[in-house]
Amino acid sequence: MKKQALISCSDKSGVVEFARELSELGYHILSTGGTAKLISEAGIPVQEVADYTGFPEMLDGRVKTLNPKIHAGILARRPVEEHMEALKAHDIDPIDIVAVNLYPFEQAIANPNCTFENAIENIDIGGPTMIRAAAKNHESVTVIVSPADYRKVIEEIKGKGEVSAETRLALAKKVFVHTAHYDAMISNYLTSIEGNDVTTRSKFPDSLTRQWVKVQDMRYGENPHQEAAFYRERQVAPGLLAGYVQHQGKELSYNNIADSDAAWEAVRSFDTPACVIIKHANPCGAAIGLDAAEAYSKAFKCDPTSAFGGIIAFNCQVGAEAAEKISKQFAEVIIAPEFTEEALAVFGQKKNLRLLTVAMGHAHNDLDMKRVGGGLLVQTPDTQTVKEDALKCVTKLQPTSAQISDMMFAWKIAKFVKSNTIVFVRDGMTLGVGAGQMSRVDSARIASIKAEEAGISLKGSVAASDAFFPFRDGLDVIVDAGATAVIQPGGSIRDDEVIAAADERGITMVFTGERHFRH
Ligand code: 93A
Repeated sequence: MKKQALISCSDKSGVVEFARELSELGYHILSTGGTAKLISEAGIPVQEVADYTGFPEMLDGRVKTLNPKIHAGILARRPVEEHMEALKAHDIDPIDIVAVNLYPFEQAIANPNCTFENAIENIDIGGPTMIRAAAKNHESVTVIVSPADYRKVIEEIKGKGEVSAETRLALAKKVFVHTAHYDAMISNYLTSIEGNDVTTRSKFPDSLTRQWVKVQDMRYGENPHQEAAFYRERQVAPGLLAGYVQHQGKELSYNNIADSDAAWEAVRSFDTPACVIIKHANPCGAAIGLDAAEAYSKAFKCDPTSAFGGIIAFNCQVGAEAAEKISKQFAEVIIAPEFTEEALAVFGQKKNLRLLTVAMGHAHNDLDMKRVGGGLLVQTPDTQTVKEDALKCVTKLQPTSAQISDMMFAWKIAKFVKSNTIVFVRDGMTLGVGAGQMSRVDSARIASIKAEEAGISLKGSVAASDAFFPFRDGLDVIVDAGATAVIQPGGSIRDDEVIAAADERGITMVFTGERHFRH
């Protein structure tokens, strides 16, 4: 019997090539409307699901693959004879590979013009059903939700004639991370709107009733004399807890989770490969690079002393080269959307190292909460980041395009540093981070001292300040240290004094018009 692959993808990148390879490897391909059309136009033999099930796509595409011929084909356990006989009795062929990605719900609601009806139509029903079924039956079925995994599957089939049990399980895990995140986006959206009008959002109800589900008891809290447990919210779960998968290492501690969250939130704010190293909730090194390896090397250089025992997060695939480099330092947790098999093997040598994969996503908690004595402070999360074209140059000297890129990078990182914050940056990497001081001048001093200690020159660097300079003294410290460009919110009653100081010192300075206190 020919092996069967079912392909139904909204994100059609790489799908034709994947279908071609499967077809050449002897697979019969089943596919849905749009995907089938694309595959068939490329001259690859493909059978429409509708043709196979005998049911047309109906209800405007709401029912395409929801059919026992599909779901029994996916769910049948191959080693169980009764299952295979049941398939035969109903003229159903087993399905061996399921490659599906879902209606782009998150992208749809990100569009400010998205109507309620449009959001609802973007809730995928058939897709999650297929991938959950395939993941449940990973004993017999390979399930792929990310085009990035096509290659690996093809290579394994070419090499060993089949996909290994290990890979099938790894791919199945990805499914539940994916569907948990997907459902969280939907519930997040629905609970945040009132009626059917997406423009009136009731963010702060009269009373807050939320349910929290215990994930684990912990050995201790922030300190060994404190008891602790970890809960996730029943309703909404974007971000780190959208469902991380821990591949190895000891159980996550209280501080591990707090710092992992800080690391993940910071690193996922970048669109290009980035690395953020967190120590005690603050970045002690952050960089962008061509890939994980380069970003890590740059980030580590900033403050190797503090990076010891840090939490290291990436927003891109981590391969062997990055893994080898990271292995030279002691780290508590490594986080990435994906590790290659080679990287997993490298990290596998360090049994205690905690390794997490987290699905990328752009959604945030709907509300930030902080306990205070007898109460709760609630605010919308700080999801704002200034756009480059909104920067306002206030000095005679204009920034160069390299300075603008570095200032944008510094600004993004400053947002994730405890106030008062001063961050020095050059060439897409932090050079010195001054965090959590009661005076901005002290943060500036500390940032420059740290750079000096790491043997880094601040000459020609840019500096970011999370809030305005109340006096010129902080700016003077930054310029004395070597910075030639400064990014800050502006808005002080002494802005004129600070701008005059920048002009006097011959540097360029831009205002963002937004500040990022973080306490
Ligand atoms: O509308 S659905 O929830 N009902 C279904 O039965 C169904 N089957 C597949 N959405 C369904 N899909 C989704 O269609 C897949 O998850 C995929 O995102 C998309 C592919 O459609 P097409 O091949 O027509 O572009």
